Order: sequence, then C-alpha cells, then structure tokens
Amino acid sequence: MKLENLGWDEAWAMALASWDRGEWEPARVSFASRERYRVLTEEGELWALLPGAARLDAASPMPAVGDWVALECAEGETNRIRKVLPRRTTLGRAQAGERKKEQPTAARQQVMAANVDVAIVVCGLDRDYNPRRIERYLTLAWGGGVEPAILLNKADLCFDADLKAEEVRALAPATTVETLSALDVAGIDMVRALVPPGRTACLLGSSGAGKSTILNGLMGGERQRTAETSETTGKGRHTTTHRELLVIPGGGVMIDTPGLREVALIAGEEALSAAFGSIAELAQRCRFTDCSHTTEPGCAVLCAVEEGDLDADRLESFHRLGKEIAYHQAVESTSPARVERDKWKSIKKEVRRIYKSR
Ligand SMILES: Nc1nc2c(ncn2[C@@H]2O[C@H](COP(=O)(O)OP(=O)(O)OP(=O)(O)O)[C@@H](O)[C@H]2O)c(=O)[nH]1
Ligand SMILES: [Mg+2]
Ligand SMILES: [Zn+2]
Repeated sequence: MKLENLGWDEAWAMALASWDRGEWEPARVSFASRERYRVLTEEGELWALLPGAARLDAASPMPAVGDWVALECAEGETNRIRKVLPRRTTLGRAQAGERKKEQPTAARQQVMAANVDVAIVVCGLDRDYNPRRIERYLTLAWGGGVEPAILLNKADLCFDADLKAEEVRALAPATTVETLSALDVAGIDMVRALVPPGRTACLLGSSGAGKSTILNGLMGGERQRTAETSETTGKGRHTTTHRELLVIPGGGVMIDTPGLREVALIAGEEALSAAFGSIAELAQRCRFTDCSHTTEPGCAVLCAVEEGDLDADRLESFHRLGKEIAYHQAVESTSPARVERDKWKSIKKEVRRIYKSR
C-alpha cells in the first residue's frame, strides 16, 4: 500500500520525525473502538492497541478514524499506537483549533473523523430531502475546517431533481452540488472524481440516504452492508453502525459513517462557535474595525496564524463561510420574497450569537 495514496506527505513525515527516533512507523486509523484500532500501513492493514500511557497523555487526543499515528511494531508483539499526529481538520465536536487547551476525555472522544479534505453530504431526493438538514451538515463541515460537497442521491426516484438541485445551490453557491443515482455508473464516476489518490472524503447524511451504496459503487462490490429504507416512514435503518475508512481502488480514501441523529448535528453548531468564536474574539483586537483578516496591517487574526495560535485551515474555512453568508444576504436584500424563507437560519443565528459580544 502506498501511503501517499492515503494522504501521507512531506509535512506529515516531518510531524512524525519530530518525535520519532526511527523506531515508529506511520499508520492511518481505519477503525477505532475503545480498546482496539485497525490501522493502514505500508505493509497493509493491522490491528493495534493504545497503551495506557498514550491514553493519559492529554496533549495527544484519543485516535479517531482518519488520524495519522505513530505505530510501534515489534516482532511477535502487539502493535502499539504511541502518538497521534496533530490533526489538520476535525469533523465532530472537539475541534483541532482547540488542541492547546486540555480537554476532558469525553470531549476528545466526540471526533467523528480526522484529516478529512472533503465532507460529502449525501441527501436522498426521496422523502429524505430536507434543505434544513443539509445546512446543518454544512455547518458541521465548515466548523471543522472541511470543505463540503453536496450529493443529491436517488435522482431516479425524483421527477424534479434539477429544481431541488437549484434550491440547494442557492443555499451554498460556493459549494459543489450534484445529483446522481448511486445505482448508476455515471453517478459513481462523478463521485470518484471527488476522491483522487491522496485525498480523503467523509460521507455524511441521514440513514438511508445511500452513503454505503455510493461507497460500494466506488469499491466495485458489496463492501458495506446496505438496507432498504422503511416502507412506512421512508427512513433508513441505521445499517452502518460504525465509522470506517476504506481505500478506493485507484483513488483516495473514503470514510463511511452511520447516519447522524439530529442531536449530533446540533453539535455542528457548537463546533461552528468553537471554531469561529476564537476568530471573533481575536478580531476585536484588529487595528481596523472593518478588518477582513486577509491583508490588513495590524490584523490580530493573521498575527495569531503567524504565531501558530490559530490554524490557517480554520481561517480559510471562516472566509469560505463568510462568502456563503455574504452571498445569501445579498440575495435576501434584493428579493423580498426570499426574506420569509428561513434558509441559513440556523447558521446565521449561530454566527450572530458568536458576534453578539462585539
Ligand atoms: N432507487 C435508488 N435507491 C438507492 C439509491 N442509493 C441508495 N439506494 C437504496 O437506498 C437504501 C439505503 O441505502 P444505504 O446505502 O444503506 O444508506 P446509508 O446512507 O448507508 O444508511 P445508513 O448506513 O443507515 O446510515 C438501499 O436499499 C439502497 O439500495 C439510488 O440512487 N436510487
Ligand atoms: Mg450505510
Ligand atoms: Zn483582522
């Protein structure tokens, strides 16, 4: 297995070299339970344990699916995870930008996936279709510094797929929005293009949306179990029960997740304020009150990035979200009919809450 296809690069190698005296191997977590982990290495997939010492080290979070770790492999002994390399992005409650603070173990365990490049939000065009829910998933992605893409699946079951796609594009004009049928080769090829070698995608969306079906299409076989949605409610059956990272033949890696319940999604809003609240705080110390935190002199936000107190990814994600909101507000102010619509309501409400202190 070539680690480069899994996303390994020079910067990761340097991070590992900063602790390693040559005895540790790089590995990527593909499955995580309380005790046992499955990891991908150059030699293939292995089981590994997390020794107590690593677990108690507050600076090193509990390994999550997608994490790069330092693995100790000794002949005839169990493989041990020694360190978790600092995350670039985090999907879930505990945020990468917070890593300076010591976090309680419970909070550290809320990470759904680490080091994800693109969060693929899957929404069925059947009874699953729900723009409000898509917004929540977008919030979750942005909050973790992850670029989202939206796939409207089951186009074969929908007569106005294009109309719905337009509606979703209006929610997030800077985000990729595609319609597909996961049962169709053309749809699968389109998704394949989103996950070239070296790139990491994470599938998000409610149960029954077709996440595992899409992944099976990419894997070229029945790799993940899928199940029909309930005939009475149209809802999925929570078929996928744990998060898992798979290597796409000839492509990058993809993480399948179980459909989230609404409660978990609200965590996305918490994540947003965790991610951007610190930027809002820093912004109070910028020289100019209308600072855009891009090129201005005396910008406290850029200064924090320079000094390593704020992730550059995080700021980039903040700018992307800002663009989406600016677009949305422009649309609202020019078309009164749209003011009623509560698109972006949850995101805007949260952003307003973050800025209230200014
Ligand atoms: N008609 C049609 N059915 C689809 C499509 N994609 C998925 N399905 C079906 O939808 C059902 C649910 O798909 P899954 O892939 O199990 O859904 P999931 O998102 O993985 O659900 P969880 O694992 O429960 O979170 C299965 O019966 C699939 O065959 C599609 O594009 N068209
Ligand atoms: Mg599934
Ligand atoms: Zn600034």
